[in-house]
Amino acid sequence: MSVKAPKGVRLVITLTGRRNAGKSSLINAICGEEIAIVSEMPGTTTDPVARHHELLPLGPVTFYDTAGLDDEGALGELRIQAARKVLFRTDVAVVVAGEEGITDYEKEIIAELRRMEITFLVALNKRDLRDDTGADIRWCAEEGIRVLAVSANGGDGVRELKEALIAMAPGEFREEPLLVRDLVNEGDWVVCVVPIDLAAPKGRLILPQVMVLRDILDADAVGLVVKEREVEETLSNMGKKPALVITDSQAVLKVAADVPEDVPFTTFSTLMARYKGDLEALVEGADMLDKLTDGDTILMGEACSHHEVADDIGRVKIPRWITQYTGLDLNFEFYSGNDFPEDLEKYALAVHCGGCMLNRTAMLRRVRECRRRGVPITNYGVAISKVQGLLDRVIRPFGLAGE
Ligand SMILES: Nc1nc2c(ncn2[C@@H]2O[C@H](COP(=O)(O)OP(=O)(O)O)[C@@H](O)[C@H]2O)c(=O)[nH]1
Ligand SMILES: [Mg+2]
Repeated sequence: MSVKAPKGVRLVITLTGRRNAGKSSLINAICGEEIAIVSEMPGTTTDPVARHHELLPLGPVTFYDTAGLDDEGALGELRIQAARKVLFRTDVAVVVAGEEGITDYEKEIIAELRRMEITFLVALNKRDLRDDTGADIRWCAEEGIRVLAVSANGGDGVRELKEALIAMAPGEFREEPLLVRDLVNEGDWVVCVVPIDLAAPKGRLILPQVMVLRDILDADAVGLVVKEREVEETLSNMGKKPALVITDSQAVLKVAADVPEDVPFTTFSTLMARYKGDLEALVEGADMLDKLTDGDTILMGEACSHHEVADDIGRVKIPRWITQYTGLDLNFEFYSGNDFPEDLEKYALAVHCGGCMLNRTAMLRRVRECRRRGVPITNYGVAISKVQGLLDRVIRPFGLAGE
């Protein structure tokens, strides 16, 4: 597999369906060359085959052809596992139906995609060999499923398929993520609280702080930067109510006490959680902290392996705080790196790092994978606010419920 663009920025489109339905042929038709293996013999494509392509105007895409989920025997079981793994990371799926049209087999795949909350459409392929696609099209309409009749060989409908795939790409492939700009108006004052303690790097601010300040300026608002000791005095001398107070999580308890309840209040890590991922999903995941039971295992996940420091936030502090918060006997397991553990399903909750080394697409993919596998996921920042009893307050500016 030759991946040139950084991992995670490619849109992943997976073609799934019966063997011989024409998945590889459709990928070829979309990409416009004969490279994927097309076969007269069912089941030639064993592992999910990846094919990279520049799908304009969207950008780089990886197509997977997953050989179907109907395999029998020992090798078949491996193929099904491999296919499921691809689906966990899929952004858009295409259910390819062949001459037989939509049968129970395709309906089963559709049910699975719906269960995993994967965006998909149905491509009725080999339209040149079929007299009547009407019944299938009606069934899809009744089910509220997007459907297109295509012919990989003749190229009929392939352009429409391409356009539909681009339109179905998740928002993060088309839109700039929001940091703080939508929360402030021109002329607003925003107070940013930056503790300068031993943990602060020498001679500079950290990236989330710099990004937030830049976004405040881009909104034509005024950013005031203070240490936690000056919050109370700054607020009383401002002569104007700030539109927002943003604090570093380390100082959140002290600052929360100094900021009046009617002033919108949040943390840099909450802003970053939304910027990098799906804040709503992460808040929902944090609910699990109230539902854990003795003996549950929590996965503490990091995107990169950094040098572990004494009193490390992910390895020491958060597990300690969660244990204190729940009063339960919990197990914590740690992992760092690219893939989630194979046995992800055994965890009651995943607590992921903020993902400073991941781009948004990659982080969202992790959030979705956890949800597809039925494991609630939250992140360090949201979990910290939760165990400090401040989650409801720091998510209020985003209009998220939680009261
Ligand atoms: N007539 C016709 N044959 C097709 C079409 N699409 C694929 N085929 C043929 O169906 C067979 C299986 O195609 P393939 O792409 O390997 O299917 P896959 O197993 O789903 O990847 C090949 O012989 C293709 O040439 C089509 O639209 N019309
Ligand atoms: Mg194939």
